[in-house]
Order: sequence, then C-alpha cells, then structure tokens
Amino acid sequence: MQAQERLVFDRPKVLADIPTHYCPGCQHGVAHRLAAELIDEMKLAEKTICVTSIGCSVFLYNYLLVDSVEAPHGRAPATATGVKRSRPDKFVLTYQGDGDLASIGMAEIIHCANRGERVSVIFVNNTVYGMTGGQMAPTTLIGQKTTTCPAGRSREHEGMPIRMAELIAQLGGTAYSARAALNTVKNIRSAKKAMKKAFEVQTKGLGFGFVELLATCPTNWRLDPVKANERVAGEMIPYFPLGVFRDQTAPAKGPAEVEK
Ligand SMILES: Cc1ncc(C[n+]2csc(CCOP(=O)(O)OP(=O)(O)O)c2C)c(N)n1
Repeated sequence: MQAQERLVFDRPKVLADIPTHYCPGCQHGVAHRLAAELIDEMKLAEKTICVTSIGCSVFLYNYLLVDSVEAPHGRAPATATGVKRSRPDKFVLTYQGDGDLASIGMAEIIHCANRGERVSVIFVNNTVYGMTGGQMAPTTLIGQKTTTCPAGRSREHEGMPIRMAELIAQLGGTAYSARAALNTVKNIRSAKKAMKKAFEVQTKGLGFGFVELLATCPTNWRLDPVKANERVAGEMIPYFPLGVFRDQTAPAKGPAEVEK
C-alpha cells in the first residue's frame, strides 16, 4: 500500500509563485509571507487593498496577489486614509520601511495614527535606507556606520534613534502598537501574532494598528546573513525592545466586571 502523503508546508494562496528580488538574508520576504498567511487565514484576500511604499519593498504588489496602490515616498498613510475613507468596507494595509515611514513620511504616519484611521501598518525597521545604498535612517543605531554617517551615528550630530512603536503608542487614535523581530522562529511566530492583532483592530473597527518588525539588511550592513541575524539580537533588540506598547483589542470591562 502506498504511504499517505501529509502536507506540512504550503505557499499561502495570495503569495505569488515567483522568484524573489531580495538579497540573500533580507527579511522583507519573511514579512511578506506573514502578511500573506494572515490575509489567507483571516479570509481578507477579496477585501484587501495594500498601499505599497518606496524602498526595497516597492515591489510588494508583485508578491501579494491582492489589489494595491503605490504611494509616493512616505505618503502611504495619507494614501491609505483616502482609500479607507472612500471604501470603509475594504481592509487597508500599508507596508513601509524606516526611511519611508520614520523620515520622509514621519508627518503622515503620526497624523494617521492620531486620527485613528482604521488602517493597519507594517513597519520594517532595518536601520538603514536599503534601496538607495545604506544611508542613515532615523532608526540607525548609535555608532552604526552608514554611507551618510561614515564615522558612525552620534547623539551629538544626528540625535538618538527613534523608537517608533513607543511613539505611535502615545497617540490617541492608536488601538494597537507593538514591536517584534524576524530573527528567530520564536520571534517570527510572535511577529505573526502581533500582525494579527494589528489586522484585527481594523476588522473590528477599533482604530489604528501598527507593528514594527526588526529586520536584517545584510547587504548594507556589510554582514553575511548569519552575522546580520546575530546583530538583530545583539544590537537592535537591546535598543528596540520587543513587546506590546498599546493594546485596545480586549473588550473594555464594564463596572460590574471590574468589581468582581
Ligand atoms: C521623494 C523621493 N525622495 C527620495 C527617493 C529615493 N529613495 C528611494 S527608496 C529610499 C529609501 C527607502 O528606505 P527604507 O524606507 O528604509 O526602505 P528599505 O529600502 O530599507 O526597505 C529613498 C530615499 C524617492 N524615491 N522619492
């Protein structure tokens, strides 16, 4: 008798079966896959409109088989606002790098969160401008050498790296803000849970959802993929702690429940 085959691994339906353009060891692909898995599992494929941004992930629309709009650099939250307000029945997602979201697009993300727009944001923090050759980003770590701070970032010259998940958590319209990392299987599982929560605050109409994902950029860090992954644990996580900074997904307790 022929042995039964058991399927243990499959490609999400909304993830295109095409070769990747990402560098070896880059974790944009991991973030794409998690988004695709959740869109499948939450049955959002027909409803999703993805707003892609400028940076290495500009080609996200080639990988995710959902409707998408391309925003100018940093303007994905403003574009997503327009899409969601005109089509509130849709699930609207932005996907942005740290140059895009925390530098040129800082105003857009702050006001989008503060207004409590019903959109979900995936923010990939790899501590550099990846696509354009590794310039300093607002998240570049102190001492980190980039093409625009060749002596290493210093507090005196460039200021401290910005912790976006904590900053977003302070704003009145934010329903969920968390930071996760893509460097280990355990952290990837937690990242998926955080992304699911950020998606749920939108599907439940609770407000703005934000997930920061710490990710590698081996090419611009001038490290091999293994060493790049070690840098996430050794240098990034100590400065950018993983965790949930705001969570309004739990139903508010009524007075009777509070007394119990
Ligand atoms: C208005 C405008 N300014 C500058 C650029 C050049 N540019 C393209 S990608 C990029 C940086 C993207 O970096 P990041 O958002 O960190 O994404 P990554 O490539 O690291 O994923 C810049 C400055 C542009 N395309 N448009």
